[in-house]
Amino acid sequence: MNKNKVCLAVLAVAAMVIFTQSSARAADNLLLNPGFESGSDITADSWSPWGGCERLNEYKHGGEWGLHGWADDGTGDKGVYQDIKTTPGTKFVFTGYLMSPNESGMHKSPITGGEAFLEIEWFQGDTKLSSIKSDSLKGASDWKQFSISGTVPASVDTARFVVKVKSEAGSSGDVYFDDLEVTQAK
Ligand SMILES: [Ca+2]
Repeated sequence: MNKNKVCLAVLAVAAMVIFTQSSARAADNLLLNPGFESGSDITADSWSPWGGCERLNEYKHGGEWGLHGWADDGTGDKGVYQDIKTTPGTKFVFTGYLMSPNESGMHKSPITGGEAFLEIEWFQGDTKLSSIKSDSLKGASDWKQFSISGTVPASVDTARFVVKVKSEAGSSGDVYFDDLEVTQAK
């Protein structure tokens, strides 16, 4: 092999290593559409919403879109979730950014009363066996990272990764979620 061919071979191997590393890094996040960039208007792809949670391009931690939830004068909650099939003993780390604007007007009010957080719900089939939650966002806040980790309990076959706003009587205000990530600890 002449010198040029050796150089090309070295470059090819280096390119493969870089490609493999970046692929592995991208694959580390087990969530689909983690930054809500993919979707149609207020509906984010790959997420199951309930209670009216919507995709908005108003406040975002990254990209152009975030997820908007709000507290209301009630006892219900709202959010979105994504399910991942799993087996007992697997350890997950779930992180994400939450904020509540310190302005006024539609979609812009700080959350008062109520709370927002990340949650992992452990399911066996359609039955929820237990859940764990992160610290809560309460009141106006800049973007702040929240985190929760847990090991899949016995009998669980599905982990449900949830972002949730919980309301209480008299609560109000807006919360945004963005750049969520689920990784499997080795
Ligand atoms: Ca985003």
